[in-house]
Amino acid sequence: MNIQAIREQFPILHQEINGHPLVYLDSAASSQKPRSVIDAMKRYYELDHANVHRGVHTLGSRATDAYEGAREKVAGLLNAGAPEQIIFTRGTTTALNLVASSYARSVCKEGDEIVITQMEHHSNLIPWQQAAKATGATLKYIPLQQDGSITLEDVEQTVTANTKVVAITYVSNVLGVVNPIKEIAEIAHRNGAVIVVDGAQSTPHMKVDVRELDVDFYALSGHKMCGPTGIGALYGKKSLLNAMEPIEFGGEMIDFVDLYESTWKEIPYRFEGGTPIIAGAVGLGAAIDFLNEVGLDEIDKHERTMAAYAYERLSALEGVTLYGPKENRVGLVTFNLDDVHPHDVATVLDSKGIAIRAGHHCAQPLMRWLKVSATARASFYLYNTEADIDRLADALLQTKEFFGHAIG
Ligand code: 7TS
Repeated sequence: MNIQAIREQFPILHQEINGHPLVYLDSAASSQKPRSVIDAMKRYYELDHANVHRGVHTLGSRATDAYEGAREKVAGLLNAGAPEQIIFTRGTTTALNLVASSYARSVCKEGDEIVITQMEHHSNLIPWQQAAKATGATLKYIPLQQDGSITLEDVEQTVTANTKVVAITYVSNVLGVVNPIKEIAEIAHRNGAVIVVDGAQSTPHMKVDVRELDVDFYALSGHKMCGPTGIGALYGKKSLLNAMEPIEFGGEMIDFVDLYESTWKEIPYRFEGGTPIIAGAVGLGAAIDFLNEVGLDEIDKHERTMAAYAYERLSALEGVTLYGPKENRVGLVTFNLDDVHPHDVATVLDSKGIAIRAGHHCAQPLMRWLKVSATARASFYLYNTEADIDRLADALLQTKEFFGHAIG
């Protein structure tokens, strides 16, 4: 992987922030976009835009081809089997809400269980809380080990014959840990439950094969994987999607509408009411082409190298606490600096041109488990280098000295 050549393709990276060359270490919140994605969306609007699935005119069919072509690309990326198993959504949040609101509410009843973990992003936690409340099902948590990981023994203990849904993230946006999804899917299925996977942090960084993993539902966000904001997808097994009711009603999703009753189109269209996110899908398709060209295995390898290097550099700094397991992690490090609030850390780093995230990372229950109110987080992607991590480590040392002197 030629990182310099990759960096050249990301216009945003080549600027100074507060008088310093930008070091972007916040890709877990949202990744930057290569020129090919920006150009694909521009080209679409300049040459091909019209509404989809309706016009008989040429632009209408070009736009429809572009939109459906993007669906095929997502299906290919995930090895989904058939494009109709991909529903375009606004992102991971919307995709998970669709499963929780449609599937879970129709299958769960009092006495049933929905199993999640305490490392979930709010997007894979609150929809299940709500589904449990609405159906009378019990929400159960797979316990976390001291380093934040989970064990298959604990999954076996938590999932029972009453479990209807196991919803879990593939990769934690705070701990960086990669969960053993294939094995968890096997346990869920053995107990008659479905598995719903939050793929927001895995899809950008590693090869994902939903059929090999044998997951029932899988959610992703385009903006974290070099694509635009406002587009994501839900993969589902055909039999499950076919049996699910839509949760949004209106144009495009209907078959026949009468005064008091209506029927729905086949999948995926019944879940895509209204004018869809056409330009977003085009951008996501271009992002998938870009990632495939670089190679997801290469990206995965690069990020694991970055994460290991960052872990090593930061753990050598006195007063830095790192969270999450040392091994089996993707490209992010979550940390705190003794006696300095993470927001102050992020502010000082920003003054040096380094963008990181500070806060609860939409994972308040996990923050409570870590016994902190917030953390700092540096996250890496295919355009980051060891030099970026050196800049981070040097800036952290200066931050520590600055606050040390300020406090002293
Ligand atoms: N699940 C995980 C694991 C995530 O990291 C995020 C976003 C989401 C779901 C929600 O994705 P969305 O595209 O629907 O918003 N995570 C982050 C983050 O870590 N910092 O900002 C957003």
